[in-house]
Amino acid sequence: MRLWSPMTVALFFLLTLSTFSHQNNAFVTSRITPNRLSGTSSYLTNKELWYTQTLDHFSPYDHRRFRQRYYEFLDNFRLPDGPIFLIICGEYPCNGIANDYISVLSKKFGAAVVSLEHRYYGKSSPFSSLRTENLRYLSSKQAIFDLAAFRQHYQESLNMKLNRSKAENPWFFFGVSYPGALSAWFRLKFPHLTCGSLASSAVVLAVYNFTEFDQQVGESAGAECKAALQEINQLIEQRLATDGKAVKALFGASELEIDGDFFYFLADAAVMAFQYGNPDKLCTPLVQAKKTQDNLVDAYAKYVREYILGDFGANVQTYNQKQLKNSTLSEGSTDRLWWFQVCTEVAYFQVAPLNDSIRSRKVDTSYHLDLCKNVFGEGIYPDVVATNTYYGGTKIAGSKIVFTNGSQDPWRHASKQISSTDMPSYIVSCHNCGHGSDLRGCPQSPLSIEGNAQNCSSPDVVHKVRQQTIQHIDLWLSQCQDSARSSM
Ligand SMILES: *[C@@H]1O[C@H](CO)[C@@H](O)[C@H](O)[C@H]1NC(C)=O
Ligand SMILES: *[C@@H]1O[C@H](CO)[C@@H](O)[C@H](O)[C@H]1NC(C)=O
Ligand SMILES: *[C@@H]1O[C@H](CO)[C@@H](O)[C@H](O)[C@H]1NC(C)=O
Ligand SMILES: *[C@@H]1O[C@H](CO)[C@@H](O)[C@H](O)[C@H]1NC(C)=O
Ligand SMILES: *[C@@H]1O[C@H](CO)[C@@H](O)[C@H](O)[C@H]1NC(C)=O
Ligand SMILES: CC(=O)N[C@H]1CO[C@H](CO)[C@@H](O)[C@@H]1O
Repeated sequence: MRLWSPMTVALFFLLTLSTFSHQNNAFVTSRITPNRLSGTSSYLTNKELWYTQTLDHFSPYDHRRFRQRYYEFLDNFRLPDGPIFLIICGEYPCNGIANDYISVLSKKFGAAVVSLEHRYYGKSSPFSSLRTENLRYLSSKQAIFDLAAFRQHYQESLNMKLNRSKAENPWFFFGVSYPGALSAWFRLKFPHLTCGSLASSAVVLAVYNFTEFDQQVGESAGAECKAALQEINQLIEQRLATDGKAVKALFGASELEIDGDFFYFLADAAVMAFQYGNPDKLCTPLVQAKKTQDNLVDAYAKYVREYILGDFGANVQTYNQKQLKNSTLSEGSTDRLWWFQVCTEVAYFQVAPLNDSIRSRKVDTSYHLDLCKNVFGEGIYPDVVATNTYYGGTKIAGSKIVFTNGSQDPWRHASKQISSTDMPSYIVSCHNCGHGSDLRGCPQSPLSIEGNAQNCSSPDVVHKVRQQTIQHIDLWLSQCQDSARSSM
């Protein structure tokens, strides 16, 4: 086993120039690496800082450490007592602090903003080879301890800079999607280290057969578009049986030799429209083609090639199991890493429902289990029962956590459903409200600077949820400050 070496740093530096630099750090719990960020205003900062992190938080004997990347943005910080907002990064290279709605919040609260890259992703990999045995320290549980250790270190460094000891700024944690779940889980496990958490589109429930996912795609699409998608899927299934090569080529996906990978790719291409707030890009041409009796498969292929593989910036390799098996650390490793978390902890297998599905029935439980086995070897299996026992799933016994969901987002069914006084939950409902709309506005990708909500089909709905969130943050930060004062 090799830990971080200067050589890998150099390798990564080269990669950075060509590939990492244009990646959005949007939240992707599906498999698509999101599209480009344009211009410098997309980030509050992308100046890299490093923290030396413990590799295994659960072993008293293992003292190995690795370098973990982080960022800080102090322009709005009200010294010395202002709050510190920690933005959790997730299953993607974390290339900076995105200029989304949190930037507005940091101005409002006079907050410092810090953000830690998730272990293994981007430049924070402990190993240069990602073979399965080296992935054993990749888990949400380790990630939460990373956050705790980093948070303590950052507070101590700040105190040192300010020439004071034992002072505590009020912290607040933020995350969207899987990092949204981490945000909720962090507050659950370390309530003394954050005054509260925002868990946006947080997938806190590990789900084995996630049939609601496909069902929500149908609901978000609406009857006409859904029927068109179902018809397209049937036509493609027929054509695949006779002329597989040609139909894969039509979608720019010739490299996907395993039919299941191809069907998963086709399904995900539709998902992206709803998850990221661009439903009309998909449905307008399909419904039109249906009306004019144009070739539906061609219309879908055009959308996939021009929008999904073009503007949106998805990559077919992401769906290729051959690629996923590659354990050399590279930009493409993101997909392998996330699949490892899927195949060990959280599943979220996006299987076709038995009735009325949009995606091919070939995308079933076996497809996912076979993938886990093929990519990682025997014995890799998602223990969702253990995960939900550890965190509580939707019955999480936390407090001071705000949950938010976007109405069109297929992921919302793995989020917390019922609001309570201690853990309020809001839904942002509009035609193009998707994954993380409360922080990202509409569409959710590409990034709208400062999470501008003017292009949401109902901006007021987003504003209202934001006002409610602000009230919770305000209250919980002040309660934290009160208790800090009374314990002095
Ligand atoms: C730090 O605080 C100590 C004790 O209050 C003081 O003596 C010292 O001058 C301070 N140092 C700086 C750099 O402000
Ligand atoms: C998931 O679906 C498969 C296939 O329909 C079924 O065999 C299995 O029992 C289901 N598992 C759970 C936990 O629902
Ligand atoms: C694995 O990925 C690395 C880095 O992208 C590449 O150089 C190598 O050729 C790949 N190996 C295989 C077997 O595809
Ligand atoms: C299957 O789906 C159709 C269309 O949504 C619905 O009308 C029917 O009741 C469903 N059947 C079952 C058994 O759920
Ligand atoms: C809103 O949409 C219009 C028209 O597509 C576009 O020009 C504008 O840049 C968008 N505004 C934001 C904040 O995304
Ligand atoms: C508070 C709230 O409306 N939460 C919603 C989050 O998403 C789930 C799943 O769709 C809904 O059932 C909840 O109503």
